[in-house]
Amino acid sequence: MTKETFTQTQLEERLTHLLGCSIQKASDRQVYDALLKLSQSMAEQRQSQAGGKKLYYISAEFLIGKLLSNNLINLGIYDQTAKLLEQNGKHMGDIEEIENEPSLGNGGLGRLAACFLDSIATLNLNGDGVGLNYHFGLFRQYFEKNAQQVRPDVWLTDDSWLIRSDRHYDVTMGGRTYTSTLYDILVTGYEGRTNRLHLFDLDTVDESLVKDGIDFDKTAIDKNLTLFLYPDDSDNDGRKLRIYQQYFMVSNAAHLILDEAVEQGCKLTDLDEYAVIQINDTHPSMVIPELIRQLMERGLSMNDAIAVTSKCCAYTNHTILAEALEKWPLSYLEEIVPQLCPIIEILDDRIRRKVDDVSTAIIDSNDLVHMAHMDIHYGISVNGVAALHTEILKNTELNAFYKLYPEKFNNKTNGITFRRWLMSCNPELTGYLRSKIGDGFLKDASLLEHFKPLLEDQQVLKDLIQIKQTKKHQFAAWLKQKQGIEVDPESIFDVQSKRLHEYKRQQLNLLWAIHTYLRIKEGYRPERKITLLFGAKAAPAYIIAQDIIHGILCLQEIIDHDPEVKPYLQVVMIENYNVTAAEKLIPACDLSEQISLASKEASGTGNMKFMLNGAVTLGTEDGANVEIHELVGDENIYVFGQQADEVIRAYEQHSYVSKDWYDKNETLKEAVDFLVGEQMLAVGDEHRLNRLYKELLNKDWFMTFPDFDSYLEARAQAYADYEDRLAWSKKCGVNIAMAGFFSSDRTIAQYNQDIWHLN
Ligand code: 26V
Repeated sequence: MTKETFTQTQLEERLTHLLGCSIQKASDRQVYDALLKLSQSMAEQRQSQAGGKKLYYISAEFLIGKLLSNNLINLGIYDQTAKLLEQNGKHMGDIEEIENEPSLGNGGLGRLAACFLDSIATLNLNGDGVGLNYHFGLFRQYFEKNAQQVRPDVWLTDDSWLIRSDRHYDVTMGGRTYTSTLYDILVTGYEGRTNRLHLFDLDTVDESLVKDGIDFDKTAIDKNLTLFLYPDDSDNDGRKLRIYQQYFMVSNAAHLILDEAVEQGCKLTDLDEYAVIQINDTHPSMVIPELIRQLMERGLSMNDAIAVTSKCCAYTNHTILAEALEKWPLSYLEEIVPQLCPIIEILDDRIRRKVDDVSTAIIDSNDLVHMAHMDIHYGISVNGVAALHTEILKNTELNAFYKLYPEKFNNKTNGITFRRWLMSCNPELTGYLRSKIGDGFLKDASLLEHFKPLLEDQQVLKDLIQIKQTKKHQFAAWLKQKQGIEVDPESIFDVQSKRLHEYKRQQLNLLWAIHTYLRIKEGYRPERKITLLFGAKAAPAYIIAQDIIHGILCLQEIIDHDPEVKPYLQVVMIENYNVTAAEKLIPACDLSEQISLASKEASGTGNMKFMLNGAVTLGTEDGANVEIHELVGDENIYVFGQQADEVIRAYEQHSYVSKDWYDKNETLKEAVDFLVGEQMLAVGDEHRLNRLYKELLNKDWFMTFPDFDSYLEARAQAYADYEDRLAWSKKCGVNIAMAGFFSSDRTIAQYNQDIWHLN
């Protein structure tokens, strides 16, 4: 593995050569293309030929985001390139704009997979990602009539990072055989090796199948298989398409794994010495029966195939929400992948003979196949993604399995790559930290703690305020240009950005905003203007989530037209929140809203990105918030709401009645009633607003009402504390200094040490 480094002149020569003209004369697009080619050729040289055991991280999602800047950073030529461009009248920001963002994921799970690939390569580990090449990423969101509208997200262009390979496999499903094509994206490590993200596709996929919005014929598998990430599964055709996608992904993965192992000289009964498979949530779970099937095709007995597969596979659980734990009807599998059914039945039968507790069966009495159950019985490891989440899995959700296999359960608290979420999105803060504590933390994030003692110096606190102001101004300019909305960088930026889901409780934040609006109308004047920023996409079939967006947009309009309130409160829903928007928004945030119902957010990773960029968390004791709290201490976080065990008990006892809370809390009642009051109805849709109102009043499944008062109190305290600017800056500094634990390099080192055992 040779690592190229350039002098400034050599870099200019290489670029000019690729361009065929001077940098000055080239267009931004030409410069982008040349930089893409340059980084690909540099990355190729960093591929390692060394063999040994290899990790396959199989995931239906890889939310990689734009790659250019990240790759330039990892290849060590970002600063040099930016300087060279400036000297030639070009700006890195403009070049970055050219690239389409590959949004091949929904949210945390997909972004985690992308961070992990970065860290695997950075730690010089032999590990590739395996997934699907969706032609359209997660839908593009825009707002019309105060409602979310969607259109396809076109990201594929001739100058994308995909490299078409000559690897093809035959995959039989639904009675037909399809031939796959493999595309690769090179994954650069920071001063590390280059690995690959393998994305499988079908040549026959036809983008013109998409007609109205994002609707398409879900039955034409040869044309639609990899059209969309996560096709709407609210109907049977949608659910079957998901099975087609999943099987296509894992069948190709199994072929690839076995071919590569055999190339290395592997005897198939020793496959576990050559390959380890991390199953990212249950979407890739069919890899277990498929690997067994392919091993038998290659001559192994069923016993041997099951034995060796069980030594290769490890499963990560990312949610305790029952509706998100996949269970496929056996009849669907019989229709689409009949070749797997006898194997799944044998796997189930073996467990039934061994284990009395039928709740752990793979095929239940309704003939539903529980994908997670298969993973747990036939894998080496089961991990949760934050300490609290893993405890809940062990003690509650997966307790029956924990009793059977305590040794398989382990925690791997999630992490984020600092290359993207600090160095790339916040060069100002990165530069400052380097000037104060040196470069060591870039390779070993735990060294960030060296920043903590410096927070005794008032100048450092002032500098941090200055950096935050810079990022707020940059964000304000970006938002103005993208969405035409002006925000005041002198106001507090209070941010909740993440997928829209009731358990994440954007509706609780909306109730706070209504409450605050009403107080301002009564004459209360906040000390400083508050800018409440939301970023969230709602699954098109998730009706209540759409209604919550509608509620937020209606309030935004009401406040925008109210000169009495506007100087004190502004609500902004950012359109099409994606990785690119997150990179602008997160460094600009003052207060980070992490307000899921305790026990429901497995980990969260946005919380870590905000913390690293010097925002203070306002959160429940949920997911990784618990660990943030432990690290920064009571002084540097605002915690409110019920505890996870109380919530779990309330669910078990069916004791929560939302109406009771509404009846006894005037302040809450007033905010909830506002949803269907005159003002909202004047700008909104009666049907949608009524539905949201009734949902809260009669159900409120994620218990916003009991946490309402403590939320108001904690938020008021945070705003009051913000006014002591230096004391607040110290809180921000402590958050930055203690964020090292959340580097995905740490997470990956732990996966490797406890599960993968790569060299
Ligand atoms: C999916 C679905 C789909 C059907 C409707 C309800 C529902 C609810 C939740 C989910 C999430 C599926 C798994 C997932 O994305 N989990 C996220 O994984 C992140 C990375 O580990 C973690 O930080 C987030 O807390 C967790 O929600």
